[in-house]
Amino acid sequence: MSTEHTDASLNPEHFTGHVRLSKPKTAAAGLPAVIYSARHILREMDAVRGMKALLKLNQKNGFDCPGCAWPDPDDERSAIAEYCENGAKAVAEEATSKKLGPAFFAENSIASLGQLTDYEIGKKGRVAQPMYLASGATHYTPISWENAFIKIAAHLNALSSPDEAIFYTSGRTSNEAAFLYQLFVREFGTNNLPDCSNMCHESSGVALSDSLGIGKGSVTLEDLYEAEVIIILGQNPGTNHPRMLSALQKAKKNGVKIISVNPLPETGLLNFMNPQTVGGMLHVPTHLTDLFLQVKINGDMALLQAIALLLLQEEEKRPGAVFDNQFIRNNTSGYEAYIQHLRQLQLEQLSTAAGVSLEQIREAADMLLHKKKIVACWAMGLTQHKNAVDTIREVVNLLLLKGSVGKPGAGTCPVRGHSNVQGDRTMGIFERPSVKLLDTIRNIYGFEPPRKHGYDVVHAIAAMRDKKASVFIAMGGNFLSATPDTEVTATALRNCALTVHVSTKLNRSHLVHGREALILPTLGRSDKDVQRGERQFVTCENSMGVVQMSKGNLQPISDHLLSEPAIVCKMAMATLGSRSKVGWQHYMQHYDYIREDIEKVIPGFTNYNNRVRHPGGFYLPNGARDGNFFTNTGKANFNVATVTEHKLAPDEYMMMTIRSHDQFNTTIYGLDDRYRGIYQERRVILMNAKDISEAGLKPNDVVDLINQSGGQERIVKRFLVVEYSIPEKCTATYFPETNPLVPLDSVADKSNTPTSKLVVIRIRKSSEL
Ligand SMILES: Nc1nc2c(c(=O)[nH]1)N[C@H]1C(S)=C(S)[C@@H](COP(=O)(O)OP(=O)(O)OC[C@H]3O[C@@H](n4cnc5c(=O)[nH]c(N)nc54)[C@H](O)[C@@H]3O)O[C@H]1N2
Ligand SMILES: Nc1nc2c(c(=O)[nH]1)N[C@H]1C(S)=C(S)[C@@H](COP(=O)(O)OP(=O)(O)OC[C@H]3O[C@@H](n4cnc5c(=O)[nH]c(N)nc54)[C@H](O)[C@@H]3O)O[C@H]1N2
Ligand SMILES: [Mo]
Repeated sequence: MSTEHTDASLNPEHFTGHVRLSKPKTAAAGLPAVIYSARHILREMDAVRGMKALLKLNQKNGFDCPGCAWPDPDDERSAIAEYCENGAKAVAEEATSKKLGPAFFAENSIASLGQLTDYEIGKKGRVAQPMYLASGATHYTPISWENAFIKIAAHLNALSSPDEAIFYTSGRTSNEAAFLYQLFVREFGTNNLPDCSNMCHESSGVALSDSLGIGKGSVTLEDLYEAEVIIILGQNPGTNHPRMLSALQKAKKNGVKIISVNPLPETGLLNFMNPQTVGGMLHVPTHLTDLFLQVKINGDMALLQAIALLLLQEEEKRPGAVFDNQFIRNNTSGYEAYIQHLRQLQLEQLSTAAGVSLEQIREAADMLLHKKKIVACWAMGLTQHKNAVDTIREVVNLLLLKGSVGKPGAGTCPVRGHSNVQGDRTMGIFERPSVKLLDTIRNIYGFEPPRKHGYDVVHAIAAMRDKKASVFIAMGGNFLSATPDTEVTATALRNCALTVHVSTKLNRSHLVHGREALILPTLGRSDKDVQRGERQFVTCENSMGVVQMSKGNLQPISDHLLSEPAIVCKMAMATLGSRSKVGWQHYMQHYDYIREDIEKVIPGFTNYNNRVRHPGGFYLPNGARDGNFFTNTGKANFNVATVTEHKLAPDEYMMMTIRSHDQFNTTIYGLDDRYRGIYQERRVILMNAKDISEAGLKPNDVVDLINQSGGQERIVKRFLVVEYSIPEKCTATYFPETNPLVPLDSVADKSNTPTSKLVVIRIRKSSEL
């Protein structure tokens, strides 16, 4: 069966052919980053509004950057600019003064909007009032908030089971909104709470819970500064977590050695010019990476096992010189089995599987040999693979051998994506809630929450496709474009009776809709949120478990926007009416009331309202950080896993889908990937020179990309071949353009995360030019 693009509006093939290529940059940031920030801000708003926003970004009395989840320094923050180029772009995107009112939606049909690229859609502006799409209509029309909630309630209450509704969350949602949302959904009667984390760090959560007893990282910023070695795997911080580069620079000054593991020589990982220092502005780069290991896609487990085996060989020569045997004895379980497994491995085979020379692997092992303070950082390059959970557990194995968990200067650092994705999970946004959480909700609120586990993202798509669910509600995000197998997801959403999006900006998920659809426009991070005459703040948890307040300071672009907490309360009141046991009206009056109850339900939030008002917030408890491992064995668990062999036919390639420098997930800020030297075109495929010539292609050829799995053919058309430094048989494209190629059933074992970093493709010359 073939799914040739039935509907170009899902993935418009806007191929400009005007690509401009230059050599990849040798260092990240510096003055250009500051100039690009200013340009993005000024394109969206006047300078006064722009400065007002930037002056409060990531300040202790300001708002949390709507970009990534990298933590803010606990101590001194730079007076004007605790942000980065991409944080400034995120603010520009949200705080734009362009707005979309009823006239815009009257002029533009859904079909015509569908022909625009994601970049063009995003540039239109903020949605300024609630909009409704009637059954069979071609245009969205205005609707009052009251009527919008009545429609949602009518649909939800007409379902034959609450499990026929799906409630998605993206990771910008505040703690307060997330807590209320899960409470509403559970009182309504389902655990169908998929979230973007299912596609993101779910594998880290599963791996770390099994290995160390907590699904979050263990380090603080101080640990990075104190570490002796930092290993960074599958992460591109120069683009996705630029402020991490400042932290690495500081660590570097303290003498840390950095090992980077990536199929691409990512600019920011290699060198950094800090725009907040004089040296950086004068283009004096700090050399960050000491050893760059250019692994094959998914070569990480083999690499890690090879390093561990080399360390074992040294340990056996001089017992006690390499491993932390006391830590292993007292704090871990499964060591013997792990060592036995290592002993059976062959270094040459591992080196081939990793795609890294034995010589380089030895260099890495040497760097670790006598070190006991090691931090491992990783992101999507590890999590979005079939064997992601085992690969991450392999990272932990290495740390455990060295006693590098639960002490200063050492530990795990899964670098989170969305600014509050970690907090949303802490608040109970999870399709597989713990019994403890459900019991507490019952005890505090007096209703019986559902016990049956709900759908995650992949299961939610399948349920809608199979017509087992028919109402889809999204608290933020862009479900259609962020999820795999775009054609299947489109069918799934179109099967619904109602799709509802609580959104700041217009996106493709508003255009691929259920029989009826609603867009509910909400306040963003930078917006002033006033309830009953009093300015409110919300709270977020960053990648290192610090909970902080976030208080917007900009005048909202329209009087018709509601805050996310208010939207949830009103949706709950309309839907549940007098059968609810929750004081929704009360929560809406002042967010302190929400936090008072979060404190009762969620562990670690004692004295929440007071502590969060303390500048810089507070740290949540973290067992692994303190050396307490709440696992099934009560100890940190070693894990035994076998390296996957990837067999490819001669014309098959592994494709990873990555972010360019000019996007935040499905929001496309611009068309340039400056650090990689690719300008004005996103439909590109990065290939090794040898692969290009062996395939009978040339750079700049236009090709179609094909995935055939499960007896289905998936095609995306018109991508430009770009020669790049990437291992043989490995290719890279940008997400979301190639999401139609990611099979829905290709998921990570145990975490069910789509394998967006390894899609097997064929490449053929495009016939339609
Ligand atoms: N500006 C900006 N900031 C962002 C985002 C954004 O889109 N834009 N997104 C946010 C979100 S939600 C997230 S989750 C993070 C994502 O942050 P990242 O994980 O850094 O994002 P990706 O572009 O997916 O990059 C994955 C990196 O892994 C490498 N990689 C791919 N496959 C493999 C592999 O098999 N092994 C190894 N070792 N490396 C591999 C790629 O070459 C790339 O460098 O960033 C967050 N911050
Ligand atoms: N192929 C491939 N697919 C991937 C990935 C990949 O690497 N490769 N990465 C995956 C990852 S890591 C993630 S996290 C997901 C992201 O999946 P999502 O979180 O669903 O997608 P985003 O693009 O971050 O969502 C952007 C939309 O959120 C809305 N929004 C922005 N701010 C706010 C706000 O404050 N409140 C509300 N209510 N709405 C807001 C805007 O309307 C905007 O259009 O994508 C995943 N998909
Ligand atoms: Mo993410």
